[in-house]
Amino acid sequence: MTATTHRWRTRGPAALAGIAAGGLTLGAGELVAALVVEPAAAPFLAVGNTFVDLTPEWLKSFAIRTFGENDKQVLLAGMAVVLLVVSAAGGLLELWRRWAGVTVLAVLGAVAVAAALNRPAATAAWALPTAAGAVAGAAALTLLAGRLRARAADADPMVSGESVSAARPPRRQVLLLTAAVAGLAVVTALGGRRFGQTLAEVRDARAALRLPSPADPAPAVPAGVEVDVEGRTPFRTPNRDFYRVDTALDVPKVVPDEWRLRIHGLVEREVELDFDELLGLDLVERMITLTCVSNEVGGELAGNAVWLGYPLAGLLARANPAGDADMLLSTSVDGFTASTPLDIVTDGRDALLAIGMNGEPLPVEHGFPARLVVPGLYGYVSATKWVTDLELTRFDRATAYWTDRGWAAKAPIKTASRIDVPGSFAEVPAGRTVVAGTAWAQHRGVRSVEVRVDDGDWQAAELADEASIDTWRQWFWAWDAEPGNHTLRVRATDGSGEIQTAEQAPPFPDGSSGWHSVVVRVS
Ligand SMILES: Nc1nc2c(c(=O)[nH]1)N[C@H]1C(S)=C(S)[C@@H](COP(=O)(O)O)O[C@H]1N2
Ligand SMILES: [Mo]
Repeated sequence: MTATTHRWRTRGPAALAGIAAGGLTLGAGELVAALVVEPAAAPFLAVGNTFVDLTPEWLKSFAIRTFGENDKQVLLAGMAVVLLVVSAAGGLLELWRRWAGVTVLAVLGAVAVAAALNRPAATAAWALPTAAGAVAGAAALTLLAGRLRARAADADPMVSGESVSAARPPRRQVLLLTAAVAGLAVVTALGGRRFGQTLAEVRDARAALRLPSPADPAPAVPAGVEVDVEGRTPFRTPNRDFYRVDTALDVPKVVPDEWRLRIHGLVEREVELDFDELLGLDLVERMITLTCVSNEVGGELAGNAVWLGYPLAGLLARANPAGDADMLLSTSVDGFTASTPLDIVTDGRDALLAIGMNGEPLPVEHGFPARLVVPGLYGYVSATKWVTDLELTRFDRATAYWTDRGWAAKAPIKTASRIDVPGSFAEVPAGRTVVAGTAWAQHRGVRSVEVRVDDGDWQAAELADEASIDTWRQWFWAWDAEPGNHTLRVRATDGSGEIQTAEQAPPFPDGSSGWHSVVVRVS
């Protein structure tokens, strides 16, 4: 056997030992988090969530553009790969010199502890899972690497010879021990997952929930809200197709039995509400179109659903907000916050504390068991999912999750219109062809939509029926298409008579603007 292969006969196992020890750190961390703190305090998620919070704007936009709604999976997979490589390196370092690998593990642990302690919901106890995990991991690493060092000492000049005289355990024995550590890592991780509030339990609670019928049902939707064109966007978005945007790497798991809403701050009296009380109130049902501020011109981060909930204004009235309060600061169980202008919540629009979406309890990903929905405002300043806390405060005193990151404090939805058919770079035969799409200007309504071919005149499109000023509106335009390449452009006018601006703006800091266009080839 050459010296090189001999060396790798020790280094391979050392890398594996590092990975097993790293895994044990995470697994034990999961278990301790689930048993004595909270699942979100586990090292892997704490680091991931902190990473999301610290992600600079350009990287976040890049991730959403590139990976879409899979951005979270990509981040978790990326973290796993980095941890795998660093743990393997830790194993090699520990083989090279006692404590070197343990130091790597300690540094990683310190980072994870800092991340956990900085979570919005954290208490001092959140340091515990990582600390316990790191102790277990370090013990495993010391044990495994110690054995390997003893084996390698006389074969590899790179390894310091402190234990040359120690008994040389067979390689197989070390590999078996490594496998045992890896097994323990898996068992503790799975155990942690089992003891925590599992997604399965939340799904069961959701399935068991019977929503009351609304005291005030949604007005009937006119028959003509949807254009009769192949490829149109469905007027009502099914829950499974509804866009999802949030900062939560691991969907928050809240069962109705444990849900409480606290209303406090600049109020005459604090109010607390549990889920049974909420179910007993006179609920209303309204169709409202939500839009994300990150939606690009022509993008798909908008959806229209029927929401069942209780009017926020009525709820806040119970607490009797002070006259100087101008912000409703809502907080989610996972620490996300949104700042909503109080005058908008109380101006008579259907701002809701919602528990139902399209006739079902809220899907877990969309805020089960309760969230806010406010017509006319982008989601990041209004639509807090898994909401548990409403504080009456002031814009000169408080800020929220995205406003801390430079996004606008007040963010009404900008008038937008989108060409859904034909698609970008579609080929259509010459002659009559139908152009169709969607437009929205929530709480102002869409008064008209116009389409332009190349640099021609703006042509009035036909509008589908309007369900309400809080929903999007479909439109179509019959085009006599002439051969060649053409650019189709669309713009809408809102209910106040204001034409959608041509000025192009990116989503940051208060929503994209500009006219959507598609290029089509007519043959
Ligand atoms: N708890 C929580 N609520 C949240 C968010 C979040 O990150 N966390 N994101 C907001 C944003 S930016 C949007 S656009 C809407 C999206 O709601 P949806 O995922 O149900 O479509 O949720 C809002 N509510
Ligand atoms: Mo958003």
